[in-house]
Amino acid sequence: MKYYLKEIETAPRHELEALQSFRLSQKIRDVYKNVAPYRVKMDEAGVKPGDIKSVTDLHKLPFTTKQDLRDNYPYGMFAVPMEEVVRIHASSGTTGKQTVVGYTKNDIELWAECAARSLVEIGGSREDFVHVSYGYGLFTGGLGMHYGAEKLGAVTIPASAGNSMRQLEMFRDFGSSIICMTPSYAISLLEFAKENGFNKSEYKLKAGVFGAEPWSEEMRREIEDGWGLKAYDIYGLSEILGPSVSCECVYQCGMHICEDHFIPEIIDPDTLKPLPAGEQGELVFSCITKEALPLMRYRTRDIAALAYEKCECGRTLVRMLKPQGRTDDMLIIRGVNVFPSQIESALLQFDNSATNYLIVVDRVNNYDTLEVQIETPVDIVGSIADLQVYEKKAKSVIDSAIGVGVTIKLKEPKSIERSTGKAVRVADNRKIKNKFGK
Ligand code: DLL
Repeated sequence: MKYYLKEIETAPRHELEALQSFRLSQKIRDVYKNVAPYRVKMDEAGVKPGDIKSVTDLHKLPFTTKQDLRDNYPYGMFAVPMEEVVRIHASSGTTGKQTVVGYTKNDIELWAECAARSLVEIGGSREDFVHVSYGYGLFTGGLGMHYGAEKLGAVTIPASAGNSMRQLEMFRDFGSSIICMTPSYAISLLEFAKENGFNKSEYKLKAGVFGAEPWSEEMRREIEDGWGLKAYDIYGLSEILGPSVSCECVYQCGMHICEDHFIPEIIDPDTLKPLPAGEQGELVFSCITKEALPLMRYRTRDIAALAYEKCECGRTLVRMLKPQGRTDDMLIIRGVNVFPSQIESALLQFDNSATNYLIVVDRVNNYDTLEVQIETPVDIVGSIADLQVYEKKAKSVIDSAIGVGVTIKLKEPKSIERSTGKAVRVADNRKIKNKFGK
């Protein structure tokens, strides 16, 4: 098994925790001294840097949220003077101002190292041709994987997203072996490839790192079979780093978190109390090495669970299981909690080609309605009887997966918008908040 940093990646837990404790106690001094809004929060909570001596003290610290970044827009949460900042990224949410994040030279270096580590985890090496089709720009996907691939010494292809024909040509002519893009883009590119006579044997594709949005195991199978490669999940968020906060290894059983840089916790989003290992809840990260934006106990809103058992790859770094969704995209339909990922999973189990769908939620006469729009499979377009059977079956698998009755609307083939970045899967027209206030 190949590792990027074997000593860290396979360290016994007590050694890793000792390193985390040391780094945390140092970093919290920095943060208290240099980040005024966080100092105020710590003072209000009655916690001093000296109270944080080890990872077991983490729970004493106040949380940070996206709202803190918005309130201190653009640079108010930075822990270093702007002269030390060499890069800015930003992510635009659906509401409010962009979330602005910054990196020092050392931060860029540590990010590149985490991304290189991810590429090694999925079996990559300097022999590879890493084709980056995440968007380049303020989004962290493109430049994040780009620096990682270069750090590894691989041939880096900064393709960015868009222009399907050119992407395919480059895959083939440049000998791309590892591709990096959102899973929804991998699916829409695959659809295009199949229509244009894609022949696997002309390509050297062996693996892909797909992330930036939730995707199901069914979608993984679709991508693996269609492209003829191994599809790995990679996770990250701009506020913490960008891609490579965690990444799967070749065993595909959860994403190893770069715990030497980011300490994860799982909390109950209602009570805000830490949950025992293995339970599902909201993922929280504390940055213990970053310089420009070392957020402490940052609430990601992502719902996941942590698995501490040793992985077959030999890494001891904790694995986060596939995020099930976000506290802010959980839908409450007639009182029942529904995650879009449950609908995707049920739908694709029934029809693995139904990868383009849209969930439309509305409220009619105080009654929540849930409609799933699916593109009609081309082979049944002309047959009313087949369409009826299809619709009925889709409804029954989704109804029983989520426990709420849905309406199925079959749309023309190719009528649902394709994405080159993160796909938009839900249109909630009710404009009401869920129980997490989102
Ligand atoms: O999406 C960073 C990234 C780029 C990750 C490329 C992986 C690959 P943001 O735009 O700030 O950053 O969005 C972060 O995306 O809180 C999750 O809700 C979601 N997300 C990211 N990766 C995954 C994943 C990038 N593998 C938000 N599975 C996060 C599920 C993911 N959700």
